[in-house]
Amino acid sequence: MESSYKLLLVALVTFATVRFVQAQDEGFISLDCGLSPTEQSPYTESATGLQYSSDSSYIQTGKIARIQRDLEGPHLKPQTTVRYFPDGIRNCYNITVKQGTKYMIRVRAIYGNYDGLNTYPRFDLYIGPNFWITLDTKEYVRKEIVHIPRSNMLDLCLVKTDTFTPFISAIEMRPLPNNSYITTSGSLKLFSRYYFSNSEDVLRYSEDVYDRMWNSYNQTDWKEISTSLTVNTSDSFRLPQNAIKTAATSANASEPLIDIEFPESANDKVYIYLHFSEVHALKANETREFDISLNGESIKDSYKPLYLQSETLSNPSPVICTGQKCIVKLTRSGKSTHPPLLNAIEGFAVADFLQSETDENDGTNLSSNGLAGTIDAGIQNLTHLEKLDLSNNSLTGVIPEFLANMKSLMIINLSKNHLNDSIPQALRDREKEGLKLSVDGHAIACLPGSCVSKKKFPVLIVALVASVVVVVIVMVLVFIFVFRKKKTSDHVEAIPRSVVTPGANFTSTNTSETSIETKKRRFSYAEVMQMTNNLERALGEGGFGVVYHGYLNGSQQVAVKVLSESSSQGYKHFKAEVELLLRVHHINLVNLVGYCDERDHLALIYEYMPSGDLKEHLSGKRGGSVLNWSTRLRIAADAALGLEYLHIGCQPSMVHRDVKSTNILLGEQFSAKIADFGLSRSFQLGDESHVSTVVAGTPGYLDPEYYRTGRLAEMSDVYSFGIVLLEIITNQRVIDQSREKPHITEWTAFMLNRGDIARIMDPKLHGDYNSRSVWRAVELAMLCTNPSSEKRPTMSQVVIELKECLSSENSMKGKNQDTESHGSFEMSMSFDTKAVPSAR
Ligand SMILES: *[C@@H]1O[C@H](CO)[C@@H](O)[C@H](O)[C@H]1NC(C)=O
Ligand SMILES: *[C@@H]1O[C@H](CO)[C@@H](O)[C@H](O)[C@H]1NC(C)=O
Ligand SMILES: *[C@@H]1O[C@H](CO)[C@@H](O)[C@H](O)[C@H]1NC(C)=O
Ligand SMILES: *[C@@H]1O[C@H](CO)[C@@H](O)[C@H](O)[C@H]1NC(C)=O
Ligand SMILES: *[C@@H]1O[C@H](CO)[C@@H](O)[C@H](O)[C@H]1NC(C)=O
Ligand SMILES: *[C@@H]1O[C@H](CO)[C@@H](O)[C@H](O)[C@H]1NC(C)=O
Ligand SMILES: *[C@@H]1O[C@H](CO)[C@@H](O)[C@H](O)[C@H]1NC(C)=O
Ligand SMILES: *[C@@H]1O[C@H](CO)[C@@H](O)[C@H](O)[C@H]1NC(C)=O
Ligand SMILES: *[C@@H]1O[C@H](CO)[C@@H](O)[C@H](O)[C@H]1NC(C)=O
Ligand SMILES: *[C@@H]1O[C@H](CO)[C@@H](O)[C@H](O)[C@H]1NC(C)=O
Ligand SMILES: *[C@H]1O[C@H](CO)[C@@H](O)[C@H](O)[C@H]1NC(C)=O
Repeated sequence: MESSYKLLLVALVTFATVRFVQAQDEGFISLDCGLSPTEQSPYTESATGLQYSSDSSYIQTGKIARIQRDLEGPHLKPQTTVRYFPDGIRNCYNITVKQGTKYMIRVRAIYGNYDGLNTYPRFDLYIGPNFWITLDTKEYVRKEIVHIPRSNMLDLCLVKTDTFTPFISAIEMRPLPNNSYITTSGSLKLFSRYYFSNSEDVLRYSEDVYDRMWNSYNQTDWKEISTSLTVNTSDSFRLPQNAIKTAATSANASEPLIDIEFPESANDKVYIYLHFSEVHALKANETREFDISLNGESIKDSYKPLYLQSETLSNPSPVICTGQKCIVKLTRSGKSTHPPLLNAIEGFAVADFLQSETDENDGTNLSSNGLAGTIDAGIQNLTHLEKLDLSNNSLTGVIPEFLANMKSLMIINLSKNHLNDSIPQALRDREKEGLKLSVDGHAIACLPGSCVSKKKFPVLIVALVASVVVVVIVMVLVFIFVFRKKKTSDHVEAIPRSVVTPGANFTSTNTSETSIETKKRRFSYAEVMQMTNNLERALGEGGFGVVYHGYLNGSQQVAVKVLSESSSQGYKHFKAEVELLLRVHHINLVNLVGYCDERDHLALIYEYMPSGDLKEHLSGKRGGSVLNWSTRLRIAADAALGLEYLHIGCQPSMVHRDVKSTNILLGEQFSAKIADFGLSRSFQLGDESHVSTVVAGTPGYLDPEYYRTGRLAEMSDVYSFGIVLLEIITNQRVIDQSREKPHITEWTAFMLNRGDIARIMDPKLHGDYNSRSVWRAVELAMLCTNPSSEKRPTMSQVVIELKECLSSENSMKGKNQDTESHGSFEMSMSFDTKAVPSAR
């Protein structure tokens, strides 16, 4: 009976120390994910002597955290911090590589209960549009692939597939020579790498010049043989000496066979690399000769390992392992005096990357092909298409909506065509899920007008066209500011007012964007001090810092937010975010005019809003006349327009996260602008205390669904906006423990179910409103604050509804208002007091 030695190679990981060496190999990319860029980056990792740096300049998204201290035990840097991605489906690192060079790409994920949830997340990794692997994390996961990038940029993407939050600890990229690890197709995913020895060392750089990580393996029924002499390893695989100097052989020299079994999933195409070197000096009458096969297919017959010379054998074409096993057999040949030996082994599965970059003829790359006419509907039959490059043709017509239904499609390039660049809403939605869409001019932040589908949002087009005009108006005003000598901002508010006034006429000029772009926006701290006269007059304290009054160029009034020191953690991120925010212009958003980013001093310079915030006006704290009902509706419509713009007019879109009445600022004619947008993203980095402030939002305004899902999306802003709308209508406090129903939504529903609208209205209005428009507004507010986000309207729908309210209110002006009041307009819905969130 044939007996055999089986080595069941399981994923075995040990944490052994490796020798310290100083040299840094050329072309290595070593990223310590989640390392704050301001803190010791780069640093020299002690085990390898390699330089690791923060990942912050390779990715703009994600947040950083540290693994639990007591779990740090065996994990040294770069494995003690993580970057995690609570927002978005797909988050990508953008890494500059050498095109055409073969790389070993290794990622590590060490959970370390960084989020306190004690649950190992599961998510997918992609290389560009191509699926690499599902990362089913445990305490320690390491994944590796040998891949040749086809361009100078490599996108490494973490993709959310479930409710788990993707995270990553380290990314390592090591160039390999072209003639190592050859595959006839695709890239190679590592599943096993062992050297056979009694030692317990993990071998790494610099013992391994390519920084492969080798674990040792031994088993009782084989014995280790070794040499103390140096093995010639100067072939392309360059095995570490300590991996090749020892070998496994049968403990019983009469045994004919070594069997090695890899557990591997069925239908994987597999390459096995076997590394050999004879370590014994055989006498003239001695031989060691054996046949090598993989799952019955011969790799080499009558093989004799070379003495002190390493040699690597592998199956020339991939083998599919049936029965979930790959079995390597080394069978002693008849004339051999010695049993087979094996020094080291590696196993890879082929990752077939189907995108066009590996196959230029698969019809997806139709770039520069002289195509004319409209985009052919036949494309939608290519259901597995992942990348569609139709750039640099003469295509005309509209961007077809069917592209959004092609679920595999991750990259679309339609730039340099004559297409109508209005983008269907369905495609915009896909963009939020990670689709990369390039259309001329579209990739620029907040291009008004590019985001609209006519069919779905007829009113929206008007709104966005209006904002184009408005941007122009703002630019004209900036000029006026620049050339004015006297400080005043009174007139600023008057012109844009027309945006939400129905029937207003707009005028525009041909002023180009470049003039505003070239304006100086970055200021030194000294300039900030001069601007604010040494922080003389504080206007108030907002999120992340104190706001001071100042003058820009001695004339333009500005509000300068000096960020508290703890905010400066995410320095690089801050800068990137601010650069983005500087490009956001909308008449209903408080304009960011500049910033200061000296390391210890971060400041944001905003347009000054002379009339304070909505809350002050409602509460009467500011004095003056009571805001009348139609003014309140206008303010609501303005604020809604600003939010709508953040949600769908900006690229990438933004969620405000802290919509509340104190964040709605008013101008002289009560035009409203949203303040503090875009910041919550920057400031979640690094500083835990801010994470909690931001996540907590403002009590009473925060979407209750957030507690269940942990996700803040556009619909969370809609909820908060609904609360503001209720404040505008009722002038009640959002949370008032002295009321029978403390939370404003509960209170409103409670009062409404008694059927009396007059009792919920702000008494300061003295009944001076049209009850039809009031009902519509109340109904809208209740829809916005629906506990279930799917039932809430989008901001675009909110805008439309508020404008209709406003025009109905205005058209009723002058008529007898009282004929309508008190219930002649039937309320069509009932409000469930139990469904609304309880007060916090
Ligand atoms: C990736 O980074 C390079 C340089 O850092 C930049 O030029 C390029 O635009 C980036 N690509 C993407 C898709 O962000
Ligand atoms: C590997 O191949 C690429 C492209 O074919 C080439 O640019 C590069 O020089 C080669 N590298 C080596 C080490 O041969
Ligand atoms: C290998 O085998 C030897 C002897 O049986 C044992 O002492 C040693 O711990 C083993 N090493 C590993 C890594 O299992
Ligand atoms: C080492 O091996 C390479 C082939 O892999 C060979 O070209 C070279 O001559 C060898 N060096 C020595 C010192 O034997
Ligand atoms: C060694 O293997 C041979 C052949 O399988 C067997 O007859 C013999 O008993 C084995 N010796 C020992 C010590 O196990
Ligand atoms: C090889 O030859 C030596 C003498 O040179 C002898 O002692 C030994 O037994 C031989 N080995 C074999 C396997 O025949
Ligand atoms: C666009 O196509 C034309 C010819 O059709 C070619 O000359 C030009 O280089 C292409 N441009 C780009 C950026 O590919
Ligand atoms: C898509 O494929 C179906 C059959 O596979 C074919 O009948 C149809 O004409 C194709 N559509 C287009 C637009 O080519
Ligand atoms: C889209 O195609 C154009 C022209 O071929 C090219 O310049 C641009 O870089 C491409 N954009 C992306 C994101 O691939
Ligand atoms: C682009 O398409 C939109 C919607 O179909 C249409 O309203 C607009 O007139 C088109 N623009 C041009 C320049 O054809
Ligand atoms: C596809 O695009 C690449 C650049 O991305 C270009 O080099 C290649 O020639 C294009 N192929 C065809 C068939 O036009």
